[in-house]
Amino acid sequence: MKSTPVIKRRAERARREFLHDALAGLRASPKRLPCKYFYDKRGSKLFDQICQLDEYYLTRCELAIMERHAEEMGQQIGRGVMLVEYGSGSSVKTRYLLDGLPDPAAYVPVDISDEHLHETARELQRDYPRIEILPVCADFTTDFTLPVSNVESTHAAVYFPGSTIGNFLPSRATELLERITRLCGTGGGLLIGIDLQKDVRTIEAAYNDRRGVTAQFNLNLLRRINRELDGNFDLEQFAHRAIYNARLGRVEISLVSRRAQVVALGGEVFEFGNDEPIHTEHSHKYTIDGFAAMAAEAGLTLRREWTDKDGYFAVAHLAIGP
Ligand code: AVI
Repeated sequence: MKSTPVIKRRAERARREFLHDALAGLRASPKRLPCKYFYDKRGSKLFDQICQLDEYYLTRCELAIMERHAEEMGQQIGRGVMLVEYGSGSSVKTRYLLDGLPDPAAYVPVDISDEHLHETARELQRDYPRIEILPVCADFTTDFTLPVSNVESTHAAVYFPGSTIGNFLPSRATELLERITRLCGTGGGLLIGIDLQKDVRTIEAAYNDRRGVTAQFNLNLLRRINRELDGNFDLEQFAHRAIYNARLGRVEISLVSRRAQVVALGGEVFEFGNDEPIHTEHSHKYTIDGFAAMAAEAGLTLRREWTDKDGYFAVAHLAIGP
């Protein structure tokens, strides 16, 4: 892609923000780095590989649910909807849902990555000529406005697959659900994928795969800091760790220093003790009731949920209002 002054300025702003967040996280105690920085080009590729791993049941279960129940979900969401997906809409799950919706007014994929968003929007428009596809380049954790469609919609509903909500702390997840409530308004809804609580072994295996793809995905954060921010992390000296905290219902993911060491970044020096972790991600696992209670705080009422045969994963439909 041609690097215009606008693109250059945007990239420089993103770099400064990344540096600011990385320094703030490394100064904190315990140390942490935000998981949103996992997803550069290499990180996104590694995540795609994670989704295909035997141990990573989430994608497989959600896909099976969508394949089986998309039509019921479509009926539940109702006619004339403006469907707003959080994510680019590049997954097979989106297509199952679009196939299941009765007379949708429009489909609005929302993604922060401009290039990926427009590419998938073009492909979807080609395959679904009767649905108006209106991509919006935005960060869905901030406020944005819905586009105006040619066909008037009866209501708006957000589709948020993948249990990505699980990567937000409960307070942040509630904030995000509140944003959805405000965005869609009365009569609107939410169809969301959530990973359910289950035995520790199954959960921990999903985040500690035999091939070490998740470890590479996690370590990619340090690689990215080295490349983009001129850090000097020695990747060999940090180990991936993912442990399920059953009390808090979440996998706690970190990079652990293999020895006492010093790392330089942005003119600062950070000391690490032997076995000291940098926290990188939480992945919350829910009960249906627990999720419904959190959503109720944000003004959403659970209407119906679908699960896979093992009860590992759920796709839930919630309505805005009581
Ligand atoms: C994107 N998100 C739902 C994934 C998860 O399962 O929490 C991210 C991930 N981290 C390690 N493996 C997958």
